[in-house]
Amino acid sequence: MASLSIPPLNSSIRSVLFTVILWIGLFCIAEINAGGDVGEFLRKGGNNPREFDYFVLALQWPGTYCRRTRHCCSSNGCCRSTNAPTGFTIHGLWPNYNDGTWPSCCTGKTFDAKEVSTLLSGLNMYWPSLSCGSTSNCHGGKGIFWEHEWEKHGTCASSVTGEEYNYFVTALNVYFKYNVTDVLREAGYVASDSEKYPLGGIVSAIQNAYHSTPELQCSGGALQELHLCFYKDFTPRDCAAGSNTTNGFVNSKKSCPKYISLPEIASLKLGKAETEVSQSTLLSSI
Ligand code: U2P
Repeated sequence: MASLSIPPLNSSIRSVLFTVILWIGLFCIAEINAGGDVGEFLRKGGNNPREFDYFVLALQWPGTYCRRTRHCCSSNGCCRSTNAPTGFTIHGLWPNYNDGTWPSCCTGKTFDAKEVSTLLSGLNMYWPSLSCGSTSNCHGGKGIFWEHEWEKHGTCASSVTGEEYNYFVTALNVYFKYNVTDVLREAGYVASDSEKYPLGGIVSAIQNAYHSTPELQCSGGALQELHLCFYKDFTPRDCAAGSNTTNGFVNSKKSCPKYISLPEIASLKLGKAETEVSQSTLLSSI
């Protein structure tokens, strides 16, 4: 039988090949660290992303979000006449990497509303959607807020939080245990449409309570998001988002002024006409 013999590569071809392979390797490492699109793909590793480093409990201040609400729908927590949110609500429980990036859409699992049916009253109350729009899921479609958060973030936390039901239970438990609304209230920082509070005072109140530094995000001078960070055993740690920041307060100063407001939540008094418009829109869409 004839055998195919491959001639040995001469040394200059070998060195060109070596350089090309080296550059591809360096590009991949740079992309993974930079969090670019190719990096996102590489990080996910085809549904096998690397293990995350810590958790972010992302909280939203409804008084700030709800200022944007112009029309109501039944799914928008801003529009409730009863059971309106009275403090921070949950945005999500996010597994993150120490360099400030995060994995997303880690498994092909899809959100199943039946899994959380026994949690609905708690989720509606403490983890409401604050908009009418639907959000993206991990399968190229649209869905409810909880679907987005579970598929994007929850599927990446399963090594610690387990599957869908346990992810939501864990998030609710952490939210109840670390009650930032209470901590701020005890320090005198309460919802108000007239007061402005020192950013440093708000950060200090949380540092004193939990011995860790949160990250704050503002919109129009009002607190919009507050992130508490946790080790994987849910003991508090500093939020060290971003490779070029040393602690969350640096980030907070970037997006918040020195004095910030905590807009009233109950002050969302949508005009009757606006509510009626949305109700008729809702009915006609059924
Ligand atoms: O900050 C804008 C959006 O980016 C996502 N985010 C941000 C910080 C972080 O540590 N992790 C993270 O996922 C959030 O996207 P969402 O969950 O809303 O789709 C955040 O809203």
